[in-house]
Amino acid sequence: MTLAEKLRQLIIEAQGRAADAASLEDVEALRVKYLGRKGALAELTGLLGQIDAAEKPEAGREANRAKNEITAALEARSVAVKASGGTVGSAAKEDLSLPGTAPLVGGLHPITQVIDEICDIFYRLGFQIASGPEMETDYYNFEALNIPADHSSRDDLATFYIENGKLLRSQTSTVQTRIMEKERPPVKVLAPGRVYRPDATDATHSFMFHQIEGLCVDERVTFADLKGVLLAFAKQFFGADVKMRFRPHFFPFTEPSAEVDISCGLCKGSGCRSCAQKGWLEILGAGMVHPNVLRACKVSPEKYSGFAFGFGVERIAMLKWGVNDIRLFYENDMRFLRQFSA
Ligand code: 2U9
Repeated sequence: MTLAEKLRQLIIEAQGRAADAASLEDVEALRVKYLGRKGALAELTGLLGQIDAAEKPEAGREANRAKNEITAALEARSVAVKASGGTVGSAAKEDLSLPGTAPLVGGLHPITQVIDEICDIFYRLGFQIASGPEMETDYYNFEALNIPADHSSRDDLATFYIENGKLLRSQTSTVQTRIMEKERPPVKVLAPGRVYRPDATDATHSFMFHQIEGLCVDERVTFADLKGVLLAFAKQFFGADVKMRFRPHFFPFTEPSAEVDISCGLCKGSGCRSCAQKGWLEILGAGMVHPNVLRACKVSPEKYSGFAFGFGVERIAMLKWGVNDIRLFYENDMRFLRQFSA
């Protein structure tokens, strides 16, 4: 490296250090380091006498330029430091006794919390967790689930139809059907996700809500297995002293079918306002998978049987926390959501 090049490098280094100087003391220390009698510039100019005559004019010019540029950089910095009250960006300016700014810590949405908690319980009971498309075909949403062509849920007023014969799924059973098509029994699968229904919005209805549906298919699966699994879930989710009852019901995809209630946690079954004096709260629907559904998934109803169940996540969340309006979950009002941050 020639002397001229060393001088050019010194200018760049000194300018960088000058820009970082936080106080007048720092600026002065740099002046001594670069421009002082025994400083870096003096050291390099001292070499002028030892280099080739041909290099001398350029090195001389760079030595002059170094003196001017480094002086200017230190001068500019000392002006900036004085303008900001003697120091810039140094710890001495900070008043550590002032209250700090609390960082905004996010949290999981209450619906996500309920989904996670329920998935966790069923995962430990041996269920795999699966998801699938929200835009579906008529086949997976209705036909494979034994829902007849004239069923009211296929009406324009009950399902969102979109172009190309597609629709927005109105239940997550579509996911289990897809899994059962691909995998052979034993199948134990839980499908959480969004579903869509063109319901008028009110305190208990929304055009979009979350469902969790479960399916278990194997040899010799019985209604007793269904009761055992659902009771194990309810005890973990709602508490060990919860009671459960099954009321006969009808679903096209299960036979026999039932609606399932748990004892009201507030009045312990004696009747109160929260359970409309019934002592019981409906939490889910369930049943034994209809043979037609098994056949649609190429599973032999002679060899295999299964149970299925489904619940609305918002309903469970409302029961868990005493929320009285489903719309609160979708409005992103921090006064509401903050109450669920762990
Ligand atoms: C397959 C076969 C059958 C899933 C089931 C229910 C009963 C049920 C509703 C409760 C409230 C949904 O959110 S809600 O509107 N669900 O009552 N769902 S049995 O049955 C299946 C699933 C997959 C292949």
